[in-house]
Amino acid sequence: MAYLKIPKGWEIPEREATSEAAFLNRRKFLAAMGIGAIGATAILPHPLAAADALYPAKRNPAYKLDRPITDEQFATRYNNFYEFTEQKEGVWKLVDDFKPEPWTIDVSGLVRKPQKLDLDKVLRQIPLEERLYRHRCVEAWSMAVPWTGFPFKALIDLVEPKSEAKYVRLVTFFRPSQAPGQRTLLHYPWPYYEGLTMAEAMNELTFLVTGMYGHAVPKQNGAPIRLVVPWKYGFKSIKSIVAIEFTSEQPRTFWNDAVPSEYHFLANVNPKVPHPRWSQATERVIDTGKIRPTLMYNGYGSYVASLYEKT
Ligand SMILES: Nc1nc2c(c(=O)[nH]1)N[C@H]1C(S)=C(S)[C@@H](COP(=O)(O)O)O[C@H]1N2
Ligand SMILES: [Mo]
Repeated sequence: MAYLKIPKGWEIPEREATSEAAFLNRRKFLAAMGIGAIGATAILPHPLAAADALYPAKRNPAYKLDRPITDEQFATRYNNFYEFTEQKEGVWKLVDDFKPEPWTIDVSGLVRKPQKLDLDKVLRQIPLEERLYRHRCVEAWSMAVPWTGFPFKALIDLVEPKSEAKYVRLVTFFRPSQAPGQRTLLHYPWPYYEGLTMAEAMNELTFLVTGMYGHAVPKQNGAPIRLVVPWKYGFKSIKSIVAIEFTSEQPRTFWNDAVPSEYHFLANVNPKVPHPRWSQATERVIDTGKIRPTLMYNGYGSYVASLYEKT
């Protein structure tokens, strides 16, 4: 009987095994790194090279942790980013087609200077700093992350909100061709949207993040720019922001529209108020598996409790 050689997966030339877009993108990346055949691909200055010069940024010692920093391998491979998949362990494997550069943020609504901000220019204008923050997901897991970014207030000051602005609404990209969850999870009201009161947005803790662990934020964690609001459940910390709108009315939010009985606008971390389906009294630390008591306002009450005191 004739011996027929069936090529195994690993014998297929890379060009056939990878999608064309991914292949070309990899070549561009290798070229930018100075790797790969000279002359085969034009060597273009890669925007990421400039971005990498921003990291690591100087740590702001004011923001201290009561626990160890989470192992980077866990923080970058256990994600909630439904635009890609609902499987937390799978997000990082599905982000290859997502192109976070160039990037603009459309700032509109009740501001004196509405504008389309070019992220590269913003990063040359506003200095970056590193902060250690706790992060508590509504699903009762937590981590502690060295984020790099700048206060949301610094961006708000650029656009000069009018006095009628009472809330800010933030929106994630809508790119089904780059994000498989936006093609398959059709029951969600894409694109993702979130909101804060102006007082919350202006609070010193409210941070726009472009980096983590001393380098640019990876795609699975919300490249190229995401919000971090550490006293609220993680779903308020919207990723990959393309638009910011200043409004007089409280904006709707993605999770409140998806499951109104379970996720609310305020979403402050509170160990005494259980989720309808589980307790919020404790949390599982993602890298060690340790169970810790959850802190009121995630331990940030001295910064934010006054925002919620009834007068
Ligand atoms: N656009 C968008 N932003 C998002 C999410 C999402 O699915 N899409 N998930 C949220 C949730 S539930 C959490 S806990 C954090 C997770 O951030 P991390 O993956 O960097 O830990 O992102 C938040 N921001
Ligand atoms: Mo979350």
